[in-house]
Amino acid sequence: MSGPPSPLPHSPLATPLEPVTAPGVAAGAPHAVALIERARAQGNRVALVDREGEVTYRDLVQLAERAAATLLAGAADLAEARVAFLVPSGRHYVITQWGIWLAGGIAVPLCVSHPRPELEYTVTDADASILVSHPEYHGVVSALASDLGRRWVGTDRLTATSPVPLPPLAASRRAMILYTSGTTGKPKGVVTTHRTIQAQITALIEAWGWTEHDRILHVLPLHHLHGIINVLACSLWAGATCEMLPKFDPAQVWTIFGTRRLTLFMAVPSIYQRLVQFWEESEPARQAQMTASCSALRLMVCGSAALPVPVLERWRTISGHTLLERYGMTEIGMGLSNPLHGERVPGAVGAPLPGVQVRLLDESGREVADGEPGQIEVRGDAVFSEYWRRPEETRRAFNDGWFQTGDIAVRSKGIYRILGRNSVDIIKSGGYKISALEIEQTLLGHPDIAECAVVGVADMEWGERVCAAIRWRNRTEVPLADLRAWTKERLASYKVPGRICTVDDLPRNAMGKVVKKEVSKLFAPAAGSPGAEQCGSP
Ligand code: MLC
Ligand code: AMP
Repeated sequence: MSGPPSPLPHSPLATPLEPVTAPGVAAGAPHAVALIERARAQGNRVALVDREGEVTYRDLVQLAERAAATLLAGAADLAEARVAFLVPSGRHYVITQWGIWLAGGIAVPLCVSHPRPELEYTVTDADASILVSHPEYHGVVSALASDLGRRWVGTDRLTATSPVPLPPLAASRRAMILYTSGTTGKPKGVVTTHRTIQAQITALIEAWGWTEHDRILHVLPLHHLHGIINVLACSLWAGATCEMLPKFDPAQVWTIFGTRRLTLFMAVPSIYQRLVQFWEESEPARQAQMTASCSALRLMVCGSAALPVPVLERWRTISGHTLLERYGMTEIGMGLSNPLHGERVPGAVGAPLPGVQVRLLDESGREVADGEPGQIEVRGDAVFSEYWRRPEETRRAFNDGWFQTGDIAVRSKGIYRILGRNSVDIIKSGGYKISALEIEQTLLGHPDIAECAVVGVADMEWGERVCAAIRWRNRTEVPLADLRAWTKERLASYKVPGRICTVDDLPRNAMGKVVKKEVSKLFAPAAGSPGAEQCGSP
């Protein structure tokens, strides 16, 4: 461990949004990525704890500068070249991300559990010219780089180059592309600049009272906003310590709650649900220990999907914490949050965060009165700038400068409640946003599938579960396990249907359009009915 907490002043918004951009900034000299500049000032404090042990802020910055030198390979500036990286949770992830930023590139994180077709789609859509992988993923990434004719660098060689002068960066430079599912099939790249990322971070630093004394446990995937910004970047911005687990494991999380002095924990509802389940299956003495271990934490946050009130209540009984539920989206960062101090309303997501403007509009485009449902629209520095190379979709996503989230909410006394989404084709499972259309398009590539319709069905564990109604070609039914195996070769495992239902015809309206509400009914718990019996569970 490093010494006692540094006396650094931590005014959350101390760094101005527009950083200084001196030309020809040398390695080691002040640089324009505010997050990295703040890290530099933290010196020997512990930034991360991972499988390899502790790493200080000083080491992180120095290693990132060497990574930048390797990525630059003699060039002066990556000039927003996309660098896709497949690196597990831990120091190498941060070194790679920061190295890309310092070299002037755009970071495109890849998902460690994605099969090759998903990785290939992201790399080609982002048009990444450099691929970086951790040795655990060298096989798939080096093959991809070779097949696509891209440069490939391993994290084992990334920090082997001596520092070089780094390019000046403006806050308006693009910094990251995160892929998110939409209503149009394949995922779209959400582009954020350094300024956007900084605004997303500082809103949370202020709202949730982050300081350098915080210590957070990181269990989330690092190809999505929640894990990247809310947990990792906020922790590093604050000068706190982030303990990174490569994968969520309830037993390990409970052990860490009991053995480390954590102050913060953030996760999706399915993770809290799993922690509840583990607690409930434990012996009474162990339960008492687990409950006691939560008292050291100052805040537990939940989001990315609706937190069921019974889970909030059960968690309160078990841990003594009222989860702080908040609402966000890849395109906007965090928008609404229950308060750090003051009443947290079960089933509600609170009020707009600092710097975030929120309004609710009805279908005719008029702002709704309190108590009436409307679509959430958001404006502010934390909102993304564009969908990567999709100008038309970007244009359609905004309404006079306000981003249209597609989420429906109601406001009462300044407090918002999320009611649902305006599209049945978006599924939220375990906090992942999933496109029903993307799954349908993939399933239609199966030789035995003639027609299909994918829906999200309410589920206690996952929030929603991916379910598919299928009309088989020539009545050749494929067992669920085989279909799942086939689909997993093509799509992320969390997109693979958990249940399927054989139909003779898909329910359609007079126009011939599939009626998804009727499809969902095929999976309703009214098991025992002849239709439902045909549906398989894993
Ligand atoms: C895993 N599985 C899922 C799933 N995750 N099934 C449905 N939905 C999911 N989300 C399946 C796998 O396919 C596998 O099936 C089995 O569960 C076990 O896989 P696993 O990898 O061991 O699961 P586990 O690690 O336990 O994952 C569960 C989880 C994970 C909850 C930890 O889903 C997760 O990390 N979710 C967080 C997603 C996230 O960060 N979203 C934020 C988006 S940003 P099989 O058949 O192989 O056994 C955002 C903005 C905001 O939303 O507001 O934050
Ligand atoms: P993503 O596109 O993966 O960033 O997911 C963003 C979506 O997650 C939002 O548009 C909401 O639909 C959903 N979401 C996030 N937080 C919450 C919450 N607290 N309650 C309900 N839905 C949420």
